[in-house]
Amino acid sequence: MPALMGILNVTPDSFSDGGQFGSAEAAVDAALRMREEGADLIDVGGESTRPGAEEVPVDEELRRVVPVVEALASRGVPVSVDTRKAAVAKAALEAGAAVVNDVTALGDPEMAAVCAAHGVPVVLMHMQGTPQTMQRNPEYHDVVSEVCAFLVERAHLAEAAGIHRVWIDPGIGFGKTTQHNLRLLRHLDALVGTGYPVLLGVSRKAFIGRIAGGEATPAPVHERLEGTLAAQAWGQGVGVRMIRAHDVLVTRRAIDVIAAIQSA
Ligand code: HH2
Repeated sequence: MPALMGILNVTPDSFSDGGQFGSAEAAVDAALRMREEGADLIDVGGESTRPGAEEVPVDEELRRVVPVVEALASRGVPVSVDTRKAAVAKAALEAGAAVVNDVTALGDPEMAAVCAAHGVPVVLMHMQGTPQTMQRNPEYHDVVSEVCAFLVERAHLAEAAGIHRVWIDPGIGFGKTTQHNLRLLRHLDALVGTGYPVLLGVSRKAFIGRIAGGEATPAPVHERLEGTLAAQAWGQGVGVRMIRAHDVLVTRRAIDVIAAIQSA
């Protein structure tokens, strides 16, 4: 059964749930609720990577993330830190984070050494371009083989740097059109077939809104739950090992039903 990663965005501007928490305590309460609802791990992020998002200065990201990681880790909650900055990863690991989730797949030259020194698992995600530019005009010759080749190459680089537990993630919505996202989902078996455990993040993403409402009038974020569950179920059927989701309770129930069917 895939693990369930609950999303905790301590940002003012995340695409679907930014600006929810006025304090670290409120964020911690939300994380504890997600644990009760069945999250195995809480993914704490202090910088939105939505299309067009500005980079957050390191001090500000540290201020958002570290107190929350510390509070959760001290309560025994497994935490991953969603960051592309080695300095933030380092501080979060020192505060008790157990996993690094890097949407740039070790883009920061210091990141591999920080993760290796702490001996933690690392999620390597594919993105074309940067959040600022990625949705302008994403182009691939063959999106599935290019994403696969990139992830395997970064995984080998991570291993060579001393990271022993590597996860890969196709980066749904990161420099991809609706069709690119759909092709990656349709051929997710290619990623699963690499042998690296695959994490899938489709929760509330724009391609789901575009399928529901059309390219010109995508369904709003709060109308993407059914599509999210459908895409996650597809991924689980293909063999993904972790699902990253905002709506933990319903995702938990869906994962459990599919797992029960798979083991019957
Ligand atoms: N998606 C988002 C952020 N981090 N990490 C991984 N590994 N995979 C993903 O698909 C992924 C991710 C975007 O979602 P969210 O955190 O809800 O939004 P924002 O970046 O606006 O905070």
